[in-house]
Amino acid sequence: MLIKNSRLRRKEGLWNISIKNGKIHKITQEALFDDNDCIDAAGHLTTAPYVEPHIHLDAVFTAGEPHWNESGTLFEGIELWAERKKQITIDDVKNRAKKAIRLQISQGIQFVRSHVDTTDPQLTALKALLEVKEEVKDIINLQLVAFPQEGICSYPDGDKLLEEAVKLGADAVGAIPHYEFTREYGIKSLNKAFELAQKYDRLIDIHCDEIDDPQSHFLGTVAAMAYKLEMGDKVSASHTTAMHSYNNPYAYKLFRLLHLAGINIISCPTENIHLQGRFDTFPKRRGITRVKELLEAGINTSVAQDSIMDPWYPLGTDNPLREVDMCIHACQMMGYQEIINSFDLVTDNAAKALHITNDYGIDKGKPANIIIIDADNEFDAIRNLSPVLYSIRRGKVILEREPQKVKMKQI
Ligand code: 17E
Ligand code: FE2
Repeated sequence: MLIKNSRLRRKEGLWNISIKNGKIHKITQEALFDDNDCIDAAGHLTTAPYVEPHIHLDAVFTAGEPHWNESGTLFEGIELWAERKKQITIDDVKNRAKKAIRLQISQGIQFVRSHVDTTDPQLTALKALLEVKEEVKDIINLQLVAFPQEGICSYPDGDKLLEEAVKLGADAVGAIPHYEFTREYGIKSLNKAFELAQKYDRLIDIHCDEIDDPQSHFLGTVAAMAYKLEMGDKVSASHTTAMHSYNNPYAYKLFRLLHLAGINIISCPTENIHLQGRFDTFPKRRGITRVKELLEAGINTSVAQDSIMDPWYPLGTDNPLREVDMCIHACQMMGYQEIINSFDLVTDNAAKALHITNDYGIDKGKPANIIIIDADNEFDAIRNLSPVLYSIRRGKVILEREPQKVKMKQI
């Protein structure tokens, strides 16, 4: 297969990419010919696929069941989900998750990390998503995080269920320290998560400090543990919204540790702008972590959708550029180069968080996983929320879209 006339990130001019045996064989400006299997990118931006580093596939499309989250708080979301999850079945989870995955494919996503609630004595959602993972593996890489939504120490047998989930095949271990009954439980829960990750050689992704409490300091503990165990590149902290409310000297000190530890931060802009600040009057905090400053401090940061129509968030189409858009507005990352670089938030930086960089990127020898976007460059793509025209997976087209045609009176 040949993709000709591609515009590549950080490169001038038009490029041709030849693909052999599902891998990128050559990237060149010389003319190449393949009459049978050739896509003309026609000068459109051609990149590695989008990465969705944080979504809850077990809860997608359950908004309104049993009723809508009217307060808009994380806490009402968790209560509603506790009700809804009593009714989940394997088929219920699989059908909804696959609907979300179809949406993700249509957006040009090929790599996904999903959290799966393990505070369920039957672990139904996890069993269902392990099946989905296997069924969709040719079109999407799905990582599963064993996520104890109602706590490791605060939920009955939370620790045992978490370990069981890891044994069943979860790729990463989670925790939710800010939601545990006490600070002490929070620390204990982090110890448990790290212990399991080490015992079973898994990644770590902690729902960390998703609260507006400036005293919620679990991120420092996560980073210190990762540093001590030298596993920073395998560790992510998601949400970290309390950081928005930390005082600057504390944040400054924390950044040094985050950098030393080399952990990843995953922000969920639309979700947390919606969920946070709900106990404020005015001024209302934005409740989004300090993405701009984290990036400036050299800390790997990415952005994610988190929810699609679930008890926490009523909207969501998993368009990665919408998350970028919301992030660069809320975090004031609107310098020209900052806008261009923000494309990394849903591509390279997210791939790093998922620990998949060896197989990710438009480079000779890597798997031919490629998207062609209806835009000339990153700036245009972000400004227009441009759709993906092609998604190519190991050299095979898995998505093809005709650009929209509009007839309009000329002026
Ligand atoms: N669970 C949680 O603790 N936080 C969230 N933002 C979602 C689920 C979506
Ligand atoms: Fe989340």
